Amino acid sequence: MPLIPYSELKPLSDPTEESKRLSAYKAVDENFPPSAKVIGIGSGSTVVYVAERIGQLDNKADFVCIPTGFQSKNLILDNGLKLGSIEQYPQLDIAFDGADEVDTQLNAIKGGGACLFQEKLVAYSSKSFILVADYRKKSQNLGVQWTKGVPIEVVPSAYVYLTGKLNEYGAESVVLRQGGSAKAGPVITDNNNFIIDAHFGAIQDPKQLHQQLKMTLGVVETGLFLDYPQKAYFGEKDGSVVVRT
Ligand code: ABF
Repeated sequence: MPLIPYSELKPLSDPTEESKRLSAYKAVDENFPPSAKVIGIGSGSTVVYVAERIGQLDNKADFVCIPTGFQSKNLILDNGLKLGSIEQYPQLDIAFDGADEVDTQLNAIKGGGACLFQEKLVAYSSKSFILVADYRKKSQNLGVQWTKGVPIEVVPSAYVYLTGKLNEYGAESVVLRQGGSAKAGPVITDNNNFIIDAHFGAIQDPKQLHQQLKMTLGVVETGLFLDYPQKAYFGEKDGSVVVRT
C-alpha cells in the first residue's frame, strides 16, 4: 500500500497543484483495492498525482494499468507501472480520472484533453470509477463553472452540419476546437475525429441533452459522464478534501 504519509511530503508551492495532489493521493489511498489486477489511469493534470501515488505502491508488479490516451500512457510508463491495453484487459477493477466539472449528482463534464471517448470506454469497463479534481471543478449544476462547453467528439465531415444542429438545440456557443496555433488546424482525437465544444449555459437535464446529442448524425460521443463515478474527490484550498458519493 502507499508508502509515504501525506504529512511527510514536501508542500507544493502552487496551492492549486497542492489541492490536486491532495485529492489524488486521498482517492488512491482510500480506494485502491489491494488485490486489484487491472487499473484505469485517466488524463489531465490531476491524474498525474494518481499515477505518482500508485507508483509508490510496493506491489506494482502485480497489476497492469490501462491508459485513456497518449499522455496517460506516458504517465504509466514514467511511474514504473505496467502498461496494458483495453483490448487485452477489457475488465478493470478500478479507474481514476480527472474532470472539468462535477455536479452534486456526480454527473461530470470531461474531455478538456480531447480523450473523452477512451475515457468513457475505460469508465464503462471498470467496476469502480473515481473522479479526482481541485476545488474549481466542484459545482451544483453542470455548465455553470465550466463555461468552455461540453466537448463532443464528431465525425470530421459532419462538423458544419453539427454546428447548425447544436445552434438549433440552443447552444450559446459552438466552437470547433483548434490545435495549439492558428496554423495547427482542428484538434484530431486518437480516433481521428474532431472535437466541438458546445456551451449550453446551465444544463438542467444532462441525461436528456446527452441523449439528444447521441441521436444526432455525426456525434461519436459526448463529454457528459452520467451515473458512472462512484465517488468524486475535490482538493480544497484549505488543505481538506471533499468527497462526494
Ligand atoms: C481529463 O482531463 C479530462 O476529461 C478533463 O477534461 C481533464 C481534467 O484535467 P485536470 O485534472 O487537468 O483539470 O480527465
